[in-house]
Amino acid sequence: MILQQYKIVFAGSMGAGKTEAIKSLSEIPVLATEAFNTDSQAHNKMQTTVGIDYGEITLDDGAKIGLYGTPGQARFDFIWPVICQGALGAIILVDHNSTVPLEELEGYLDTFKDYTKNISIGITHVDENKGQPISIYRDWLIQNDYQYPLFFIDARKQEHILLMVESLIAALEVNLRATN
Ligand SMILES: Nc1nc2c(ncn2[C@@H]2O[C@H](COP(=O)(O)OP(=O)(O)O)[C@@H](O)[C@H]2O)c(=O)[nH]1
Ligand SMILES: [Mg+2]
Repeated sequence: MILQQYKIVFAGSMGAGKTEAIKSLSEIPVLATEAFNTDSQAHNKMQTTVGIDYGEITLDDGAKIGLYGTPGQARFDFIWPVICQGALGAIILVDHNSTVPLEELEGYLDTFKDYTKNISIGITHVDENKGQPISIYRDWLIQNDYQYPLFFIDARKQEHILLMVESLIAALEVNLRATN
């Protein structure tokens, strides 16, 4: 299961919708796998295991893709490079209800852009927070000269998540063609 050839990683803070997104899309019941901390030097006090959501989807062309949800807490950040190794890309989910959504976006982007070039951003819980303008994200991306695709989604809606996954794969194909 953990050896799925293709994988996409879902990142984001607690409550952003990672588990829900993977559940929306997965053809198999979503599993919480256990990852053990092997970096005892950096984390020798951490005896606990961390849960990683795992689901699977088969694309129209038959390619099976593993969907991985990474724990949001920064204290588990040692797991991110491991999960991202060989990933097709990462989907960063940001909860629009957060009091500091741009800081969260910046934090996850800073971390994940070291692991993969193919990143899409999904802003969730937009339906719950109509007070805060959604233009802040586009403005922030432009200010920072970032070109990442930006989506406003509901993680409970399969078609929203599928669109993000398909766009991530399309971007990968464009990049592959550009370099070949
Ligand atoms: N209203 C609303 N609820 C959402 C949205 N996305 C996720 N949720 C809900 O928010 C809660 C937290 O989502 P979850 O996937 O557990 O977050 P995780 O901590 O990132 O795995 C769940 O009850 C989801 O159904 C959204 O866009 N709108
Ligand atoms: Mg979760």
